[in-house]
Amino acid sequence: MTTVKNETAAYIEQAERYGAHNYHPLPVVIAGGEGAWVVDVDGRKYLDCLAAYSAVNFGHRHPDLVAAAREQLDRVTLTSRAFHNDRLGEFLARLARLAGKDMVLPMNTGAEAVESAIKVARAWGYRVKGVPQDQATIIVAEGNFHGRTTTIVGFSSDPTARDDFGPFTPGFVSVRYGDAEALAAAITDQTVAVLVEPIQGEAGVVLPPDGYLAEVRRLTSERNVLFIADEIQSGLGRTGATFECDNAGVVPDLYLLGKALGGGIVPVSAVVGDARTLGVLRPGEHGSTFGGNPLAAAVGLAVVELLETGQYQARARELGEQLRRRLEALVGQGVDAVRVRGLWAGIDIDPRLGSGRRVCELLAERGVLAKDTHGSTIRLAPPIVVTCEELDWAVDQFEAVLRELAA
Ligand code: IF1
Repeated sequence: MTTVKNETAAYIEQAERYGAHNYHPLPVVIAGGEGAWVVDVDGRKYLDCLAAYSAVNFGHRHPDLVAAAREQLDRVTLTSRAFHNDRLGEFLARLARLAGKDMVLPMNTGAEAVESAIKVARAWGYRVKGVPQDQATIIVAEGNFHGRTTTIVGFSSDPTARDDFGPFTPGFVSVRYGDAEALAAAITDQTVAVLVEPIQGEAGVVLPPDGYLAEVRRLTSERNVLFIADEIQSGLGRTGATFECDNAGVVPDLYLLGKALGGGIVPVSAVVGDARTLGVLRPGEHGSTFGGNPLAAAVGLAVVELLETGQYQARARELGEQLRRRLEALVGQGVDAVRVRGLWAGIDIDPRLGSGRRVCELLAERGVLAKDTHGSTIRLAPPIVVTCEELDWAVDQFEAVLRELAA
């Protein structure tokens, strides 16, 4: 019988004393992780159904990814882009091939990939499309989440993300997500790009109407506008395909990737596109200290190699169907609605039962980690290495929490 220590409180107290309060974490202090499981400082185990917002798609400390990192740690980790390094080229070539594109801009965080794409789209607008200087506009979707920089939150529709952070960057137009007619009406001669999440993650795993992404592709092609797909959360196996755009049968001009591209080990993001767009960048116009570093490239290549097998995409499809069946059976039993694509679910809980936060607190007490999005909506996104038995067990705990709240 392991003695249950209670070091959790001490760790939380120290973090709250010295850390800025920009988060309100659940009272769980994680000390270890393997596969779909994590363990806290007091030895309690949890099934991780958040996977660091899909940055841990391949499980905690995937052996192939850790091995790639370990080997590179013993060689060289950071060179800057003032020189070449012997890992970057192969990573870029294999990532471009995975995406069916011919060029990659390597960055670190998702927000950096989004910001980079905004700069590329504007430069393409002025240098290729011929939009007059400083008049480029980019169309975004209401309910979007693309990161936390000042420019990005400036086009957020969430007051919590933008209040008191102004003034904001001009040149963005918001339209209703999923509304192709609104999009068509919003495109002007100054529009250089449409930036959308193929599925809106933070909004609550919101799936667009069937055919919407194909309409975005048709309209942007017709009007000589770039289609930029933010696949930072939806991409890299999560939705049962390499990209969610694959499920929709569309190919955007630019894929934005991040999170799982770093294997849950190092921050790796990228803008992936064709030379006709990414080729507009000239030497010295854009960059970052860490972008394309050899450690990131080594891990990123190992991630691409996992995805080249197609096994994780197939697994997310199969397990996702199991998850969908279990969750759809709960509609009307304390659940108002579920949205599932691959191994990614948004669950709207009957608000009368409680908040999403409360449900997540009770799930944590039962050994399942999840995160609410807004109100009484929670998302489930376990690592794709989760087993079907573990998935069933997690939904069993969710059902028990619903019964507990309804009692
Ligand atoms: C937080 C949310 C998720 C993203 C998409 C770009 C980025 C993200 C579609 C930026 C990042 C993270 C940010 C993290 C929590 C998480 C999140 F709750 F904030 F909204 F996943 F839904 N595009 N999402 O989801 O990537 O710069 O973070 O690497 O800020 O708390 P990043």
